Amino acid sequence: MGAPFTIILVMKTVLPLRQGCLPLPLCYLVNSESWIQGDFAFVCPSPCSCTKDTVICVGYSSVPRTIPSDINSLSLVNASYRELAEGMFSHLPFLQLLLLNSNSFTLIKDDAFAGLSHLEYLFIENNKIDSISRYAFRGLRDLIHLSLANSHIRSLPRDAFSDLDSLLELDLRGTDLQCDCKAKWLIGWLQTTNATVSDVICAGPPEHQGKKLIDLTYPKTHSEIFVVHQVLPYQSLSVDTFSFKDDIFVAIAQPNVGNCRVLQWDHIEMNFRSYDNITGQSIIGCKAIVIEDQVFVVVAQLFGGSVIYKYDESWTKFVKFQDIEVSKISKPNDIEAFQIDNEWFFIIADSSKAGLSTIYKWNGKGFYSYQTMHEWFRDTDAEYVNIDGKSHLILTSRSQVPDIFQWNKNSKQFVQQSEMQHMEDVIAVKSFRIESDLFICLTRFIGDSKIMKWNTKEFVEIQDLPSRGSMILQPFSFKDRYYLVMGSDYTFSQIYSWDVENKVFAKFKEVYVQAPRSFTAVSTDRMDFLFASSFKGNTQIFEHAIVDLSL
Ligand SMILES: [Ca+2]
Repeated sequence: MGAPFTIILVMKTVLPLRQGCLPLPLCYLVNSESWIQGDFAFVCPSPCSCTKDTVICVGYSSVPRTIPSDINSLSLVNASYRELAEGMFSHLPFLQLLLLNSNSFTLIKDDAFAGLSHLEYLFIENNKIDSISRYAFRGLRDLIHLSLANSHIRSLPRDAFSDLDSLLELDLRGTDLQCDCKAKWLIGWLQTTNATVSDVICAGPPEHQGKKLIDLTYPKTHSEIFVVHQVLPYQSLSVDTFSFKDDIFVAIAQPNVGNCRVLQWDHIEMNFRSYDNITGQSIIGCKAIVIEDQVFVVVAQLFGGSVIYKYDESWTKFVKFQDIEVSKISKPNDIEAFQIDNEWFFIIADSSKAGLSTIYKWNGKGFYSYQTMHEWFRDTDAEYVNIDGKSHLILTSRSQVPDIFQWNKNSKQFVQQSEMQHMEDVIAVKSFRIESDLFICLTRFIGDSKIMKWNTKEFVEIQDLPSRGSMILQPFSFKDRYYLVMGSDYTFSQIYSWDVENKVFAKFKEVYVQAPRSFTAVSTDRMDFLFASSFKGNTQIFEHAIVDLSL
């Protein structure tokens, strides 16, 4: 914040005093006190001085009512009244500058500046303000500069400045601000506002006296919770989410009844409602792939091969699009879709000893078998990862250690690159990023699951988490919060949250899901959900919410 500029400077630069507004007869001064404007005359109140655009009053007992409504600058100094009441200046809708310095105001009420939609400069300096109502500054969307300097303000109501979309400068010097927990919102606002704000110095409580507000840290006053938002009365194995034409959908694999159930988020009811149902046999995965304006769902089945459905806009449902060639696949366990150089692929991981995990490629008309992966593995999961700008696939296996493949740009094939030693019997692999760091987590059923970090050469273990009958360890994030959820067939599922300071995952919450098989994060309408599929019970949708305990 630079040195405070004077009012005169403001008025010269922003509101040039048009003292040369004459020629006659448009406006001219009469006896220094009266003006004629066009055919309208007014008397400048006696403690005031007036020009065509500007009125300055010293010691006046109220807001003058007889002045022209089109003035753009009003100054009231040494006024004797105590409160700024609702709509007090609404008869002066063209005001661009309002100066209320050196008065005895103690209270600014809600909507005190109602109707001043063009106001750009507001000075309320050298007062003794005890109380500002929550909506005192409501409607001041054009306000650029607000000064409350030396007005001995002890507290500011939560979100006091939330309407001030155009604010560039805020002067809060010389307040008596109490930096108790009620001022905490102001720290958050100071950290995010685009306005330049003077240093806010705490006048109390004693432990904070003289400190800058923005330097204070408060005990945590918010809590993140996961609460059940919706229960889907059926079992499921996987949940995939996709968006199409501004709508959010999920595709849920239900092996026991052989359905791929498609739900759509209902913006009005605020829940997920049934949209379509793709029927099959022993469906283990439904993976949506959106290519330009076409939506496909790859449906992997234990029996009867695997098929692709496509959304048909005229039928408003999914219709069968093609069978896929599955002669090398015996027991699909996972589907993963990815893009390399703008080309679309998906891989089906095969968990039988004799089967081969197979990559399929979109050729503009259909998906065709493109590459088969390593032999004699029982692949449990596939994960596409971009490592240092290069495409990789990680395959995990019941019988062998995880295998990392790298895309060769010349042969346009994945080539085996490395194995992750001492990591036998991994059920699932997922990758995630926290800021610029790349991690993977490897799920084991019993024993230790692992979190590993890419160190520019290889993945190195940074943390192990105890698995108690775990089929899934899933990373997810909501806004800037990072979580991991570890499913368990024998106890509660454990949600971990990323500890930013110590850079590890810490136990956070437990949720109960019977035989959890997948967790999928879905965000819509500013709400965050975690789908928990259950092989033996209901599919649950948890809502992630942040509760502010300081309210
Ligand atoms: Ca996968």
